[in-house]
Amino acid sequence: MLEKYLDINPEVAQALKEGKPVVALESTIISHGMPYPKNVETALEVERIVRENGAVPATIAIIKGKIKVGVTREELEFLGTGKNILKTSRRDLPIILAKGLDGATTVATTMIAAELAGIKLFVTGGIGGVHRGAQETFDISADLQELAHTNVAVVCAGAKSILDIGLTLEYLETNGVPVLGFGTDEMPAFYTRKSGFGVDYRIDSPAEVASAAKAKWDLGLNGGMVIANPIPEQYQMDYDTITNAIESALKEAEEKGVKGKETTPFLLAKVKEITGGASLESNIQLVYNNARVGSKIAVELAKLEK
Ligand code: PSU
Ligand code: MN
Repeated sequence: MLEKYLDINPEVAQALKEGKPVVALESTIISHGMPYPKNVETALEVERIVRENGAVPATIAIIKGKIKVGVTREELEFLGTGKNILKTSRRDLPIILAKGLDGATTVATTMIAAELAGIKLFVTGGIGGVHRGAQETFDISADLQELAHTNVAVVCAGAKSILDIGLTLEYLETNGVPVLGFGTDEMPAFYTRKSGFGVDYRIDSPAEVASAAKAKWDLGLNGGMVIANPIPEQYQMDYDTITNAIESALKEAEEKGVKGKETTPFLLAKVKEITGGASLESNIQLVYNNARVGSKIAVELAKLEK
């Protein structure tokens, strides 16, 4: 029945069958998070890094109404340049499939697809979260609900301070989602290593992350895990520069009345514009770093499944 909706590429399917490590990758970052051609270059380099670290990459997207787990080179190019590629979160998925449209998957939808395919580990840049001012707007990313229910561990560089990081952590706690600091006691804030908020636990090795994930799922504690991996020191941005850029972006979003699913892409694009190329370069480097760490965790998870 699932074959009607899900198309797993042969290399990924074979790896999953043999219990080899596979890393899921999202596509909203390609279609809505970075400009062309950097988006496609980055996506290809991430796939290369995953392979170099002993895992098989599976970039996930929706192509003509079918969920592709492991897109081709041509499909990556299409996702990076196409005009009508819809940002697809959980609520959008069934309609985009039924209408036969093209979609870029958010963290939430990539988790759904990964779980359907049997992939346990997913690498991204930053997760969605509770937006600043959510007390008024109710804007809380569906990524957080997905983390509450879907059994996929997500490696990210924390959450951008376009979000309310404190409320995001509270929401995750309420939903029983562990937040692990990879080699850090502090929740990273995407462009910077520090946010001023602690993590639940610090973990220093990929094997230890894998053991924690296995324990969670062995006990039937459904839901994901956040592995917050700080941007490497040499690529982090100046705290004041990025804070000012985010403040201006938030102000402009409010003035223009930007709402709903447009909010995150609008803020990301504005921050990029205000900081020139600087934020984009940091963004690329933190994703590479997440791909390195995530692949190592996938390798350890595969060992435990044997
Ligand atoms: N945060 C980033 N970069 C991104 C996103 C979030 O730093 O590209 C994307 C991810 O795909 C995430 C989505 O799942 O935005 C969240 O959107 P929303 O807030 O509308 O749920
Ligand atoms: Mn939202």
